[in-house]
Amino acid sequence: MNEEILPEENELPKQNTYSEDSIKVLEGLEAVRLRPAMYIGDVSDRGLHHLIQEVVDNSIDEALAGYCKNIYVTLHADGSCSVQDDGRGIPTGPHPVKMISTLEVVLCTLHAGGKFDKGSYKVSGGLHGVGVSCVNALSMDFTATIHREGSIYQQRYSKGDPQTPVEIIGTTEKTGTTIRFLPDSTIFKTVHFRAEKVADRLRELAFLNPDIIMTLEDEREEGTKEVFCYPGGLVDFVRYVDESVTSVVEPVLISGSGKSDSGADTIVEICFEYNDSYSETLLSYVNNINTVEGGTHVTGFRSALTRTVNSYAVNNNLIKTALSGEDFREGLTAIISAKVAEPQFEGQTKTKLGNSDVEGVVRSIINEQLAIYLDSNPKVAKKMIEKATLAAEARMAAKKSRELVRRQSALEFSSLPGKLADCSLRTAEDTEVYLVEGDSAGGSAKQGRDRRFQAILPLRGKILNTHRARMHKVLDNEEIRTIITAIGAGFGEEFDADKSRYGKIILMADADVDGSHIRTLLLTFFFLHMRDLIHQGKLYIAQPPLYKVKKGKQEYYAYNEAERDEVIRRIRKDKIVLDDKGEEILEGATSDGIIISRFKGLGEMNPEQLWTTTMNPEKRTLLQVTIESVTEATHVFDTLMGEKVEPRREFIERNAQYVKNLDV
Ligand code: 0RA
Repeated sequence: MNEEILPEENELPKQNTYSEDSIKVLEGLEAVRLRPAMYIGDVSDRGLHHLIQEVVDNSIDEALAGYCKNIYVTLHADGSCSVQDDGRGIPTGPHPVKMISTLEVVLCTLHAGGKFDKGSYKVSGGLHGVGVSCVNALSMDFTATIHREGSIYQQRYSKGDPQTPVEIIGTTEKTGTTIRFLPDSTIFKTVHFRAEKVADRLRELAFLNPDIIMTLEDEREEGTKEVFCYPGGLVDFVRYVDESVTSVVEPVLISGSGKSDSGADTIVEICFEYNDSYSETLLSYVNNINTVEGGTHVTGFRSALTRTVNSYAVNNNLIKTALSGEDFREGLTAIISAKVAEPQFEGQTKTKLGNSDVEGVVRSIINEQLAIYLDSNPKVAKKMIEKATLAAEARMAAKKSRELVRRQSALEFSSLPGKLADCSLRTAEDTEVYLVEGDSAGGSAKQGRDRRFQAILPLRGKILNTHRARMHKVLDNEEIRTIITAIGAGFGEEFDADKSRYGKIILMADADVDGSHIRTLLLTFFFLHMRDLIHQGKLYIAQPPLYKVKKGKQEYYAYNEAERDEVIRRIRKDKIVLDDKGEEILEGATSDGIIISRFKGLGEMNPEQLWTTTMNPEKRTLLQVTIESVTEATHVFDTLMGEKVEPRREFIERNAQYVKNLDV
């Protein structure tokens, strides 16, 4: 809420020339400009990209209704974005009630879309579902161009305020809608669209809607164009997610539908496979919205999978006693896509499906369809059961290690790891724990911290790569056990992020190759085993400075090269010293007594320096770890931490151009 920006009063549209109806309409959009965060979540990078999503969702709905096949998104050089579709086009004729063009009503009224379409499984009604009018309200320039009934119609807006009437600007044989908008830079903290983020969402939508062809063109800088179209749908999606791991059981596709309480059909499509990793990747969607927190469709799938495979295995004498749900999840990658007529979204981030009847619908589809599948594919069935049996054996072995951890955390204070220097405050919200690479940096951090609310846990050496380890191996690892006990939120099935003993968990490692390796290992662990801590915004990365600039008794710290050069310029009062190659002198003593040193590692800083630069909440910068797309994050971790070497090499080569400050 504190991210809202109140526009100056004179920016608000003041119009006297409109009918009563239009004034009401404008008041609606004024509200959006006054409290943008209430409508699109926030005004950061996230909210900005939400604008594109809002427009694309409308086109997807048009496609789901069966009228549109192509959606073309362009990021223009002037900073605007356009979304073009070949649907029916927004109606342009006079609105039966409001007496103005229906197009104008749609562009100026919150939630207008829903009134027209009775199609039940709409994306656009989903998460925020505020419609294209919201995008209009938050755009400096906004142009809608409609191809419909032989004519091209166009209307322009600024900040939700019409600049032209709906005009006919030409003739056409095509139909479709193009929305082009330039986000308002006085509202958004950033107005830079990130092509990669847009691509991630379009790719996801293309997997979920195999009949749609989506294109993203970036006209800025080099100019790139990418087409997303996956005729294989969820099977292609599973293969994409598991690209960097080896599959053990090939994708199984199951679909069906059933009557929901609302009377409409709930449609379910599920695809899953098993790979040779030990973790579970489950992605779920309702009406194309990623249900990050899961919900009834996920619960239904899980219980039916366990039940159906168990009863097949027992009936065919493949096992004696039933295996547990956990055993069927090891190495499982599953994607669930449900279409629900009146979805109820619950949970902290409103991404958990609440409709209780959906659970039963999903369960009976899986029970029925999977049983048929297993009966006709005995080889696949056998492999699934072998995989689960191995997992069960490992689970027994893990029990011992797990009990060790459980005992430790049960005893609480007395059993906190010896290495942990705890803080004195006991309220989780106000406290933080630093996971520090190396004993020497750990020592400095212990001395430099504010012991009331800062705890320090030094980590010795490399932690285990949890991506390639079974649960009991994970728990056998000393460093990981210490982390689990220190955080105190449990592990595995019992993990509960709400129980974290600290409000912030801060990873602090050197800014070199070893440091980033350790950071990646820790991130892998948190992503796989304590993901809710990330969803709740509790995981952070400390940012130690890279340079110290010293003149006489004055010391300055700089976190990157640009900042360092700025500091030098400031103390030299704009006298820049160049070396014989014409470059600025950056390291060592300069002619005017400025000493520039590069911090090689945290260990080089004394406790006071560490406090001032990296730990003092008043001065430090922390990077909050967030997951923008679970699909993409899974993919990156699989690639970086998995067993296949070739995808990793390709990933690093592809991304090397973005990596700066590589300290090799
Ligand atoms: C209202 C009614 C109809 C279509 C649309 C809106 C529509 C909205 C958007 C937004 C982006 N692309 C869109 N395409 C269509 C139904 C029109 C009819 O009955 O002909």
